[in-house]
Amino acid sequence: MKCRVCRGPAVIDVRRHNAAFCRDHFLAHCTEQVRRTISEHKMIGPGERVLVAVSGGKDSLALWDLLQRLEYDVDGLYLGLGIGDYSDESGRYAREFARSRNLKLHEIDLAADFGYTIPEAAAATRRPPCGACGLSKRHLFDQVAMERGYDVVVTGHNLDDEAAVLLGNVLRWETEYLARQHPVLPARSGFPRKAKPLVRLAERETAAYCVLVGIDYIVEECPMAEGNRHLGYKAVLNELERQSPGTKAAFLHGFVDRASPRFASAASEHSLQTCASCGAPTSGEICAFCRLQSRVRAQ
Ligand code: Q46
Ligand code: ZN
Ligand code: ZN
Repeated sequence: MKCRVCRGPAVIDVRRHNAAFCRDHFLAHCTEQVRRTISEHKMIGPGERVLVAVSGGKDSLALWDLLQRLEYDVDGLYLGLGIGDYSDESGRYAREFARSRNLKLHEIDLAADFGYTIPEAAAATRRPPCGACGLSKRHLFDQVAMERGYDVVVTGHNLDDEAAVLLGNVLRWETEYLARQHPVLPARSGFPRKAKPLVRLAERETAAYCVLVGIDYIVEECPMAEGNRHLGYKAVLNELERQSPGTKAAFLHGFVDRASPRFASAASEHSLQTCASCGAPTSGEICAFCRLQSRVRAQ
């Protein structure tokens, strides 16, 4: 196996690109994929301030590293979810990454700052934990970005994540979700722009990137992900990818380029007002985040 660029010994093959790379050219390849994604979807403008949602896992740390390599002005935000040892350990990786590179990491702890943990929220709502978790993350990333003057929030969703979400949305014809599934969502009143610069990199590649750069990350998956439908979708897509490399990328990028505009009319345009409790934009009187908090408190 030889590097496509320099013909030296390769350390990784990327079957969907029909290519193998040595360490340095693999890192350059990943950087180029991210640079292209950002430029193609106009994710980050010159001089803009970027906030990366950091979980301590491979994707978010690789993303933070890649954005630095591309010389963006980027700080991190870590959210303590209160998911036992998993949260303690993932926080340590996020802090250590920031400390070792002298980067700025904001931190919010759900239990200390808002009085609940994700397991408590899941119990109070009697719904799968990922619902309350996703809602809390979206709300707090938006809030921190708006309060502290960031132009864009970026997340480490990779090709595998996005293809699995797309498959789930297609299987149920969730047209409203399909209308919003895009690598970049523009800012609107009270919300920052949101972008996913890793959609061209597969999970295996962000893991390899971290190993080759020497980034330590939490390897365990969140223990609450069990039973999450997306794990099944990922397994199905992996099997398709094994039989026919490039399927995942064709599925996702084909959707973004050719199919997603057809769902635009399904996006519901709620008129937004201000949450009476926290001031965030919301379609009701009280936003979903504040309603979640009061439900957990009422337990
Ligand atoms: S952290 Fe939260 Fe994920 Fe854990 S509870 Fe679900 S959404 S699986 S990315
Ligand atoms: Zn090379
Ligand atoms: Zn609110």
